[in-house]
Amino acid sequence: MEPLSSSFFEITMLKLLFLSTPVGPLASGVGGGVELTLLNLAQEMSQRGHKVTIVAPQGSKLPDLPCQEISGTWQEMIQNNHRDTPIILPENSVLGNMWDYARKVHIDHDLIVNFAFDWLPFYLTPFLDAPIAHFISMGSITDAFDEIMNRVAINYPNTIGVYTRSQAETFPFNNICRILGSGLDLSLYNYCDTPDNYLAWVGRIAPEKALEDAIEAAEMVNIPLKIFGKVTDEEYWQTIRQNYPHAPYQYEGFFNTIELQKKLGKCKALLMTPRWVEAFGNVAIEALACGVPIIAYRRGGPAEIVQDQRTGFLVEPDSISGLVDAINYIDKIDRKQCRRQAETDYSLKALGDRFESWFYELVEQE
Ligand code: HBI
Repeated sequence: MEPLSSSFFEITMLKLLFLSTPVGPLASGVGGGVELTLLNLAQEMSQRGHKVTIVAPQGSKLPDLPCQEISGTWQEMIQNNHRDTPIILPENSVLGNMWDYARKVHIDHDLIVNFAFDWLPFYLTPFLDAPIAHFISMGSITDAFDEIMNRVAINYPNTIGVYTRSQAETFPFNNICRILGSGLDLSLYNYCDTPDNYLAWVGRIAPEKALEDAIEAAEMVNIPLKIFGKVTDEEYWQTIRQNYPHAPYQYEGFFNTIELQKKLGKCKALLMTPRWVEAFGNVAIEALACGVPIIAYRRGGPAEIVQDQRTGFLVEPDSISGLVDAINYIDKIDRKQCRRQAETDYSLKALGDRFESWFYELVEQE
């Protein structure tokens, strides 16, 4: 194919097929940050005149976007796996069914965009005629999965996208993936200048997110902690409740963007305490958009997002006393700087520009 001119880029409408994460329905919270990334991107691409169809598990709730809902058994969360766990697919797999659908319709699309952090879509890459962009939303978990991603990275250059450099560095193919960051529809988030006396913690409630560290820090400074997010590991949550009977925390629940930003904006700081290399941390930029500074361990995505001492504090990983010191200094942060950083670095337009040029390159590459 002849190289396409930039004017061609401006006028070419792409037909995009987005395949969602198979761990649960979209907008349920089970899929964590990647749900938000997919929806934001779908909205932005449609706004730019591209035609986006989303393929997602049955029960997904999407405002104004065409969605093909697919039945079947949800995929197990891969973060519960060990390095040597083999590839697992359940009977009547929703992931398998989603790719069955993709196989039937892929000829009518310019590009398939995979958001599942699972082996099957990588394995199927050579079997389909449409180009596939794989956006991966986590750091390395298992050897068997790394192996197939590595093969795709080598045989299909430029087809693997990640959020951050730290995430990429967990993979053997780290120097050949596309770093795409994240972004938000900032118009949905209101800046709040005057917080109440609360701290916030937002995320899926599961061991790799180490909520207990935030609870311990809140207990030590005696400032109530509001916890937002879906409980995806019930046993872990019950253990926390038993271990911290007197800590000043309140479980608020899982909220949509509009509701979350109302409550999050009123908090003094967001605590981010992941034990693992967090690939990005969409909740960090949601907090910034509301003017809420972040206190995070200096590892993974949050360490690339937070401007230390300007829009929050980066503390020694796994150090509760580090969190406590930072909480005691939080009033030194100018909340306006936080909102400003969101506007400069994490707008939906900036995100759309990065993904759109990646998509065009992949379509042209064919
Ligand atoms: N596990 N098997 C599997 N597949 C996914 O797509 C997946 C996951 N666990 C978590 C996850 N996606 C998302 O929560 C990411 O945002 C981290």
